[in-house]
This record gives sequence, structure tokens and C-alpha cells, in this order.
Amino acid sequence: MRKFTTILSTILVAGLWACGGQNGEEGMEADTTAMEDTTAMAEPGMGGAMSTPEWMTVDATAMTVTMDIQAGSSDVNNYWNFNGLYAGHGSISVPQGYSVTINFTNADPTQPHSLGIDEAQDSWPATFDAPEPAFAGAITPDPTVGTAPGGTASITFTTDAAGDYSMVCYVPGHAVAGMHIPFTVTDSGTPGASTM
Ligand SMILES: [Cu+2]
Repeated sequence: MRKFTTILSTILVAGLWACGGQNGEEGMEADTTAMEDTTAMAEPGMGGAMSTPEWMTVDATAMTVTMDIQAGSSDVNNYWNFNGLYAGHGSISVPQGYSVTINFTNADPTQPHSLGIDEAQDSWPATFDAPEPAFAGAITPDPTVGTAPGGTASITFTTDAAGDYSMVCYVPGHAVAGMHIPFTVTDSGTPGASTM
């Protein structure tokens, strides 16, 4: 009986091995991919190096920066982008104490958009009641209704305090769908943007 049990066990194990082999390999591949992804995310400079894009004009002596920002400048992310940038793709950095002017244009052919500088958030609601900008004046008019296609707005504000903020659109459904990018106010340095 003992010998029979051993043989039976051997057959069972062999059978399980045969059945599970392919799945096991797939599992290993999946694990390897996951490890590669984790490594990529951990690499410094994720999102690209900071530079001064053509839509940004800096006067470091006067501590001013002007940004020409087009909402819906292309159809990426369903036009829900700022100069083509949206969640996970691009960021803006400005030192503390700068006067920032944003010349905002809605280039989206069909949908309204707005722009505000808000506190950085892990997740965004679908709708906003009465959004308050992180800095006085850092929001376009009627932000939850938005600026109509072809419309413009100009806002100026001072980066009073260093920290992690977001440039976000307050039109219902847009922020939650990715129409926001990091807007970091640094202790020092120069304004710049990552466009990757
Ligand atoms: Cu929008």
C-alpha cells in the first residue's frame, strides 16, 4: 500500500507539473515585467528633465515668468490637456516669490476648459462647487463653466509658498479624467517645465 501511494503521488505531482508548467512560465514573465516597470518608475528624472519650453518666458532678475497655455492644444487625452500635457505627462516648476502670468487660450474645437493652480491631490472629484486657487488670482473666470472654445483669459499671481500644487481644469469630469499636471513651487532655482 505504501508503494502504491508513492507511485500515485508521483503521478499526481507529474500531472500537476505538466498542467502548471505553462502557467508557471507566464507567471514568471509577468513578474519580470512588473519588476522592470517598478525599476523604471524608480529612476530619477521620470517625466523628463526640466527645460524652458518655447511657451515659457523667464526673467530671472525681475522674478517673472509668462506662460502661454493652450487648453486642448492637441487631441491627446480627448483634448483634456494643457499644451499637450496631462496627468503623468509633463509638469511645471516655478521658484517661490515669482510673479506668474498665464495667457490662457482654449484651443479645443468643441469643449470649454478652465485653468487654476490648486493644492496637489491624490485624486480629483468629478465636479467642484466653488474652487479656491492656491494663490490669489491663480484661476480663470467661471472655472466650473470654463472658457468657451476660442476664448482667452489672462491671470497673474505670485507663488507665495513653496510646495506641491497642481494646474487643473475645473470643468466637470475633466480633472478626474486627467486634466491636471504637477505645478511645483521650489525654494530656489529657475522656472521650467518637463514636457514628457
Ligand atoms: Cu478642461
